Amino acid sequence: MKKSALQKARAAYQPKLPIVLTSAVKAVEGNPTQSVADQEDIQKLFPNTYGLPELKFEKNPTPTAGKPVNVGVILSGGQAPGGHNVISGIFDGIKKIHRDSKLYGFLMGPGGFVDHQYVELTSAIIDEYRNTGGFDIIGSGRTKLEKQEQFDKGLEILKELNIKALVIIGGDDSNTNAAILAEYYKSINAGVQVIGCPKTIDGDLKNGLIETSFGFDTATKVYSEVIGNIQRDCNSAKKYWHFIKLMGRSASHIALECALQTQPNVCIVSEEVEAKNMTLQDVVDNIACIVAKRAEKGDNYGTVLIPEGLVEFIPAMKALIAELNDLLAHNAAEFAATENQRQYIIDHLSAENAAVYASLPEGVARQLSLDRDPHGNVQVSLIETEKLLSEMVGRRLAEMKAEGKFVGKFAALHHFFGYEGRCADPSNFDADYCYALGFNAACLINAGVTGYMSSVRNLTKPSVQWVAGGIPITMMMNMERRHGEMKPVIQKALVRLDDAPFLKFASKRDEWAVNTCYVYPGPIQYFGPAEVCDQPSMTLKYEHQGL
Ligand code: FBP
Repeated sequence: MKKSALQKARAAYQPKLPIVLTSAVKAVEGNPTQSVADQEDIQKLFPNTYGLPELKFEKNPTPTAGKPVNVGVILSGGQAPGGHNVISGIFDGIKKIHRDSKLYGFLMGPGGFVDHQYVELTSAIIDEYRNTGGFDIIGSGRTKLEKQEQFDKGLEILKELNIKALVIIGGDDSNTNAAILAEYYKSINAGVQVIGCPKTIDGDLKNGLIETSFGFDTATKVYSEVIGNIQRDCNSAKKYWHFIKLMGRSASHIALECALQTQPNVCIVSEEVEAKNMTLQDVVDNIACIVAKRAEKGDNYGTVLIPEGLVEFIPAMKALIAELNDLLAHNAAEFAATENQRQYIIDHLSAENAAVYASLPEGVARQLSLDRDPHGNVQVSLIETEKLLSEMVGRRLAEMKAEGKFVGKFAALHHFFGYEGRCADPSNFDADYCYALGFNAACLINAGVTGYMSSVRNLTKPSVQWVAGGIPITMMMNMERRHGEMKPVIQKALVRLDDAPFLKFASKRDEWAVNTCYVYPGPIQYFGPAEVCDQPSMTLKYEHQGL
């Protein structure tokens, strides 16, 4: 396969491990843990894996010789930069335990595990993928691992290949499945450990002990580069308002991080919209007001960042989506066979939600009724919120013009950044973090534990000072309504309005709105001085260091 010059140079990059993982380790137990909420329910559902202690690795002065171990790995859900480094970290970690250890990759996500599609990952394969973006080494998929027959079918291939541990690299939903699988295998004494790794560009899989999910750093750097480029264009031509939707599902972490990096004129934070009980019209009025203020100075241009999950946070829309989720989950076949689906929905919703649904533009209404993903989530990346907002802002500005409150011109352009950043070559931060997560997962396997998530912390310090260990997955869980039923799930970490990243943004946004304070971050740098190449995200920095 032909390689670019950068690919060749990156292949030689040696990710830096936390110093503790460079020697033999022992797992030191912390206090027993509790789930973040609904403790009684979660304990009942996870009798064998609930309440386990946190683990921290320390140097082991008296290591014993390791035995060969066969391990399986699954990439689950959306791509995130650094997945290949997690796999190469696991590979190197189990080879360090014993050189006869083997790593098997299940193909195209959890589906490959159930259908027994796999490949043995040899050093020749692994070496081709070190420090590269993408998940193409084994592929990924969104099959939900939730049924006992899937677990049993998967166990057949684990037994056949003598696999003693399975590493699931995924987001909140996939790690929820990892916890359910760990519990099930423990309950039947299957002799298989299950370990999770925190992946998702969305940045919403984090808590006190998982500081960030991998991929967030690289993806936001890629989006910030392009937003910066758009801002330079916009500041040069001075004739367009750019409405830029950013991936991230429900949480606004990606939009907020990009705002901190690029200082746009507007960035909407869904969590704030919900907290302030704002309507869609309130959001539109705020943007229109900023457009008008800039127009007074002759600045008929600007940038607006929009988190893709916004519509889910507007209280009226949230209520509509919740009822729609239940309606579609319980009447899937009838709905699929119905010709006039819009009318079907209106006829079956409560009066209040039916009125909101009926008021939506045709396209947005259709996008809301599309298939949920296998985890029951609305596919927010398919909803064209950027167009919805710019159309409504345009209408509002026309009214304001008639009232003499808007003197400028308004021409909007639309962008959606998501897929552009999910498979970028991992930044040095993600390359190191992912490799450490994988290597650390191998240490958790060696420690004989199950139902844990690989945890590497202290991430704003140089990577050699990072702290490695494991967090019981049940600790992150609560009960939520999914597909019309209450289910145990890992609690999503949304943007906290009392935390430093948001407070920093909130303290600056009025200035950024009216003045032109754009920052142009430029492309990710892999080689050069540490202040250019090795910076963690601003979200992480503010979370750790405060304002
Ligand atoms: P994960 O939660 O699986 O990491 O997915 C991240 C994501 O990129 C979201 O930001 C986005 O809404 C979704 O995947 C898009 O899904 P798909 O890849 O199926 O189009």
